[in-house]
Amino acid sequence: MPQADIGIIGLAVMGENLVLNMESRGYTVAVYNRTPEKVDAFIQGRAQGKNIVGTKDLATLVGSLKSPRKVMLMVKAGTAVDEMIEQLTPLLQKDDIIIDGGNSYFTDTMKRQTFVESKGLRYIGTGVSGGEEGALKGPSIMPGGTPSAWPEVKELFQAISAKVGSNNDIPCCEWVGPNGAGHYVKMIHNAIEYADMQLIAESYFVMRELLGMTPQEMADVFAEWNKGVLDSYLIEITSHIFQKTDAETGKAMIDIILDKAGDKGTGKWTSQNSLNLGVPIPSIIEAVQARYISAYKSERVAASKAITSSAQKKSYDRKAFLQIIHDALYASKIMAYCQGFALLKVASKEYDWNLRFGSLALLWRGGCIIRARFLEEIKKAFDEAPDLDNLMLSPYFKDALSSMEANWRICIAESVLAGIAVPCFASAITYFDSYRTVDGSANMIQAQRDYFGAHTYERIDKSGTFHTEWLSS
Ligand code: NBP
Repeated sequence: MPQADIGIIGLAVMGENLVLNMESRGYTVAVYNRTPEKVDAFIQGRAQGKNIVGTKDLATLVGSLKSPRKVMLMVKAGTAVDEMIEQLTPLLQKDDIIIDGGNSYFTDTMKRQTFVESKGLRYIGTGVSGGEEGALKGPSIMPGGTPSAWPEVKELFQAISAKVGSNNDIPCCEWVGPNGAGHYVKMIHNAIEYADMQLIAESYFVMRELLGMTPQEMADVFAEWNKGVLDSYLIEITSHIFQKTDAETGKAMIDIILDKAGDKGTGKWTSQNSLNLGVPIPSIIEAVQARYISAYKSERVAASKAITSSAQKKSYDRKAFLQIIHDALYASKIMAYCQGFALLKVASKEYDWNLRFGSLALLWRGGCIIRARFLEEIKKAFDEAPDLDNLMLSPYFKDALSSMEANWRICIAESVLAGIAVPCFASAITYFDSYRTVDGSANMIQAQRDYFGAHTYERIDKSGTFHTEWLSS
């Protein structure tokens, strides 16, 4: 049997495509899948004639690998990963490496690394982004774990990752940090993706409801926007989505799809983690909540009949209002990144990861779902000020926000007046306004807390904690 460079476990869409990607870069890959028929189907199908070795049991898979052995799991996140680790550890030898390439929760990765290392092995938990096409052609890869494992996989991972730069030679794959750092960064990527998608959905909603635009007209707008500062994968696919026609009805596909959004949990994980760490990420949380409220379809339909609203739609100059929506989208998108990076900053300290924020932005320039032109600017912002508290303070984003601000406000105000729900837009501008407010309203919260619970407060004129007997005269 040939000595394979790596073993992959899990031949669903991601696993198969990653295997083909690795093989296409000159690596020999051994594969295993719990259901053995899938190994046969793969070997006789897409893997035929390639340097791919099918195996039907884990001992054979492990036996076919070069030392130190590298086994990568591409199985469903959760207990499947634990089961595979349990079965693999007795078969591996000192310094061999188990890699989890699924969407595992970062604290699970931390626990698994501790367990795997207790067996004398090494562990990598890596984010892999880009869906099935990315896995095949070049994903963004965000590895973290046992530091000494990185040099062992670096060449392979960087070879299969997406490339960017004028010579297309900068890999979208770099070591992120120890233990759960890779999976954490992938989780934040997904959370920003939630906000980005919701903001695009709200832009579409405003175009449809306020401007009465057709899918084809909106396709043209998004295609045009993709040539400017909004240039990104999600804007590009949005333009394509508007052009697709339903084969059965001949109608635009977007008009056929029910407005109930699903989710796989990474937005929820990020929201929960932000609450645990006390970091405000309102636009990301709103994007998750917007999916939840979308699922209340029958209640929404009933409420639309039961509740009459005084909201009124006006007529707008379409060209001018499209610029207004554009600016609202761009400014709100910046807020989503400000929040994502603010959370990364606190998490890096909390978990002792020493994350390099600019380098993370570069990982997302290609291959992944949030790939976008303006990630370069995020890199530059952190290069100029590595300890930047919030991205909105960097000169580039400060200028961008100030030029968009007026239109951003108009878009949200007009949508609210017209009764069009734009939760992510609204939370983004509220974050912007809250973050730059000197004297806010929390003094009232503190007064109330002290009134009913003697929770104490701080004063503006001297240090210390104070309590007032509110009912005494
Ligand atoms: P799925 O997440 O659908 O998982 C299917 C694979 O897991 C199959 O190979 C299946 O084997 C295996 N599996 C299951 Br289910 N339970 C198992 C168990 N107890 N023991 C061993 N194997 C088990 O596959 P996917 O969509 O290719 O995703 C793989 C990973 O990559 C996931 O963690 C996912 O979240 C992540 N990811 C997916 C995408 C995407 O776009 N799909 C993008 C980025 C990351 P079987 O054939 O025997 O059932």
